[in-house]
Amino acid sequence: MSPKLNLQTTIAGIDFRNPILNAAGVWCQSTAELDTLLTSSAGGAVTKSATVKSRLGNATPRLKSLPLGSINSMGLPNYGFQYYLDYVTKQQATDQHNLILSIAGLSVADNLTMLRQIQSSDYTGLVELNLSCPNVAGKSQVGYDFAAVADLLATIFTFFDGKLGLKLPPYFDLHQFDELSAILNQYPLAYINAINSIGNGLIVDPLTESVVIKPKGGFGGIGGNYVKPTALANVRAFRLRLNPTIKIIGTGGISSGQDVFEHILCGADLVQIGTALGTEGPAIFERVTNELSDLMAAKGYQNLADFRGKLKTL
Ligand code: RRO
Repeated sequence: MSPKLNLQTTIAGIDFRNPILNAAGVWCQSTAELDTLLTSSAGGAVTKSATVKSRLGNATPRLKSLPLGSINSMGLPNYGFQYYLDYVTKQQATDQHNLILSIAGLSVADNLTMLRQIQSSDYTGLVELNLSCPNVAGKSQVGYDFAAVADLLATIFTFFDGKLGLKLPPYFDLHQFDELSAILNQYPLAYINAINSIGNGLIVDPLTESVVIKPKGGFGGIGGNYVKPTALANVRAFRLRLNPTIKIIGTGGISSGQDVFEHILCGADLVQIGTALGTEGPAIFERVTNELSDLMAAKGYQNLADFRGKLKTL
C-alpha cells in the first residue's frame, strides 16, 4: 500500500483501520473463527447473530454455494448471547474495539432482554440489531413491518444509550426508503447495515429436479453476485435520505476491491463480505484490501472520504 493511502474509517467513534469486515453469520460463530478474523487483514469483525439461548439452527443441507452466489437457511445456529457478549467484552478489555456484537432475538421481548443486558454490562462497543433474518420458520422479517420497527425503536431508546446499528432486509420500492428513513431519522442510531440476504429465494437443480437446501422446502436467503445491484441501490437510497450522523455499512455482492469501491461511492462507511468470505476464507481480506488500495492509487484518491457518497448521476 502506498504510504499516502489511508483506508481508515469511523463509526460512532470506533475506528477501523480499513473498511472491510465479515458479514454476520460468516466465519464468526466460534471465538476461534473470530480470533482468525481479528488476526487477518480484515478491518474488524462482527459476531454471529445471537439469540438469548444457543441454537443448533435448521436441518442440513442448509447452505449451498452457487456460481453467482449462495443460498442459505442456517436458522441462527449460535452459542447464545452470553458467549458473544463475553467475547467482545474481553476484546474490549485488551483495547480491541473494532468489533460489532450482533443480536437477533426471536421476539421483541428477547431483543429487549439482550439490549438491557448490554446496557448494564461493561461493553460499550457497537451493537447490531438484526431485524432481517429470513430463515426462522414461522417468524417474519421485522424490517418489513415499519410500525413494528417504529414501536421497537421507541422502546429501545427509553433505556439504551449505546452505539446501536440495525441490519436491514433489502427494500425494492422507493416509497419504502422514504417511509423507513423518516422513522430511523428520529433516533440516535449509529448506523444501518444494508442489506441482509434477499429472503426466500429458491434455487432449483434441473438435474435432480430438486431444491438445493432442505429447510422451508428449499426457500432461503440469496447472497453474492445475485444481490449486488440491490445492495448498492439500498446503500445509495438510504444515504440520500438518512441523517448524516447515521452511518451505513454496505453488505451484498462484495468479492473484489472494485465492489468495495462501488459500495463506498454509493455512500457506505464500512462494508462486509459474506458469500465470498465463505468460499475464499479470511485470506480474501488481504486480496480485497490490496485491490481497493490499487484502485484508489490509480484514481489518485488518498482517503475513503475522497469518493464516499460521490456517485455521479447523469
Ligand atoms: O442464520 C441465518 O439463517 C441467517 C441470518 Br440470522 C441472517 O440474518 N441472514 C441470513 O441470510 N441467514
